[in-house]
Amino acid sequence: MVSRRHFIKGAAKGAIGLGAAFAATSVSKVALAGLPEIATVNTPNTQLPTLPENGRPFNPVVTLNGWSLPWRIKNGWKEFHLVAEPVVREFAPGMKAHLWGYNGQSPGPTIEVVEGDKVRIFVTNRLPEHTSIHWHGQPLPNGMDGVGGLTQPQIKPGKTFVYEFEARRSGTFMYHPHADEMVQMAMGMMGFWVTHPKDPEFMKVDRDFCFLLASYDIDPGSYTPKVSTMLDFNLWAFNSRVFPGIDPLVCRQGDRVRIRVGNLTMTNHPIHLHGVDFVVAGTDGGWIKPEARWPEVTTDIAVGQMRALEFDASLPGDWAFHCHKAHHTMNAMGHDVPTMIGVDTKGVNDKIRKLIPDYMPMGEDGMASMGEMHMPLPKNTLPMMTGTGQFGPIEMGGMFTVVKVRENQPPGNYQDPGWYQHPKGTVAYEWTGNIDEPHRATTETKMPNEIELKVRKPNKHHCAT
Ligand SMILES: [Cu+2]
Repeated sequence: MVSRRHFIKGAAKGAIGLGAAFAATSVSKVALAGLPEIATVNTPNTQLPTLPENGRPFNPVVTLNGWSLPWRIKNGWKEFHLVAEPVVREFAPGMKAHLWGYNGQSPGPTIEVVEGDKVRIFVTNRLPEHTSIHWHGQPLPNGMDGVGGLTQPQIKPGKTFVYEFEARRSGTFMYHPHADEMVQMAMGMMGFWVTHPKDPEFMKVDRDFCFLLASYDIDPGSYTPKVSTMLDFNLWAFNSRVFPGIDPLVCRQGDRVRIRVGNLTMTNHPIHLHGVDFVVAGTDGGWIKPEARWPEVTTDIAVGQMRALEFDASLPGDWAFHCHKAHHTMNAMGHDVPTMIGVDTKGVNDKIRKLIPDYMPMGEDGMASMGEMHMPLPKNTLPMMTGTGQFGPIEMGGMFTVVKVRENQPPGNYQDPGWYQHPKGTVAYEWTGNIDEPHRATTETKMPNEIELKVRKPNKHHCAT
């Protein structure tokens, strides 16, 4: 029941919030009498990792703009309670969506267990239609695999099912429905799962981040994703947040850092990190032996795949971390915006605006000006290109955030340190001396009947500062 919900206290404003108080959840008398108490959060802020209070020790992960589900131990089983239900998720300040998720948010909470744990998960369905949960990547008894119709009957609305299996292999996993799958995943039903190694020293890192890639098609001004969209999504998200709503990944210089990413969109994402090279240390199939890893700065993550990236945060700074598909680092955009670079639109725009008051063509010098423009937006949507850094507009959206590496970041502290203070003389600067005309080839070979294209060159430059 709603009244039994345990609301997390201490959700802080801004980036990485204060830790959540879970203690009451796992020992409550009410909970011990029946099902594990339902933990839920009502904030999209990143919750600090908390060390396990019972069960075997592990080094917890940080779920980007998310949290980990508390559990209780009962007769040697680690028990969790997931509730599939409609939720409201803020994508970034200014835009909320009506999604389906688990325990108050989409994605659902991260489930963290230890290799060898006997895990029991109660799944209560508060959706208007049936569902199931598939535990992606887990070796488990076939009847616990969660494929509706194939390995179990679907969980009808109002019903609770129990999944029981041993977490046999350490690594990176996820969970999602295997019932009306296209609709339920388009509505945001997904969550992360980490099985920690038995030995907490095995592949130990200083910071272990995780998130899922998700995509949505939500028309500007509306709240519910279009569930029949197959490829042409307009919001590309890390854990159902878009830039500038995604928290930074804060690191201390010298830290060994792991970032686990799972892809539950309908296309691949080349995930790119500036400033360091990383290795792919694990997939959803397991850990990769050190001698089989290779360095990359961009790794492609296909649909349904998971990757654990690892690197040493050796260089301090604000390092961009994003999908390299340029249209995935934009928010809800009009896909039919015509390219106007080099086209003289003087006079035309005013005439069109008389017919269509909101008409807004792409700039004749590019689109950068859109990052600064405060054009009127419909209610509940986000600018395509947005965010402001210390040097001006960042002109991004979607799958973009910043890995902040700082020399003085205390160990285990995730507080946003602000923008990087660059040492003197280390920032790209304007040349103010003379610029000679470039020497161009003088021999001109004209093709017969060559058509000369007249191109109007931009005569002004938008200044980014
Ligand atoms: Cu992408």
